Amino acid sequence: MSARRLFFGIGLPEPLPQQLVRWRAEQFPEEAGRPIAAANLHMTLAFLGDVSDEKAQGLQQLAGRIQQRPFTLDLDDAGHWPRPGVVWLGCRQAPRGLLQLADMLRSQAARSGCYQSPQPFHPHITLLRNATRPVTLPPRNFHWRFTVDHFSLYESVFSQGRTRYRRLQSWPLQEST
Ligand code: 2AM
Repeated sequence: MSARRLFFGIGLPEPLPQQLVRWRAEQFPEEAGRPIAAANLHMTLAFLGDVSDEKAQGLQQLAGRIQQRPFTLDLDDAGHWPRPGVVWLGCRQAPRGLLQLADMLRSQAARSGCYQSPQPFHPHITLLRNATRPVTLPPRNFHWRFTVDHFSLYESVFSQGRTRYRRLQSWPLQEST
């Protein structure tokens, strides 16, 4: 049986990925860690792991039933997790809509038999990997804001030594009528 590595997440609107990559190059020395390519920058809502096509179909159906309004995401926080070696961007105060959406997707995933980490959800966009040594974080004078009006299912594809995230399907977040 084939299984694919999947996760639900939020992509970044253009031209934000390029802006973040430029800012990152100004803020972090090369030795700080391995930069994530602009096209791969995203925020994970629910990590599903290796999922069969059948289970993925069920999860896609459940995702399609989610009814939620768009919300605004403020990227105004950054941090370093030395153990996994991650430097990330996030929000000082996560919007309620984001937490609700992630909660819903994570509980649907758990009920469908996808292992969900017991650690609390900390919404973040990974900027650097392999950042296991101390890193000086930029002064907190940055702020990017965008509206999240859809979420997506992604497949993590590893080929020719690179990981790439392929968007499989997206669902809109809509004002209720
Ligand atoms: P990370 O950026 O913090 O490493 C694709 O790998 C996405 O799924 C990444 O955003 C990654 O988060 C997340 N991810 C990978 N493995 C995970 C796991 N075991 N639990 C939660 N999220 C995971």
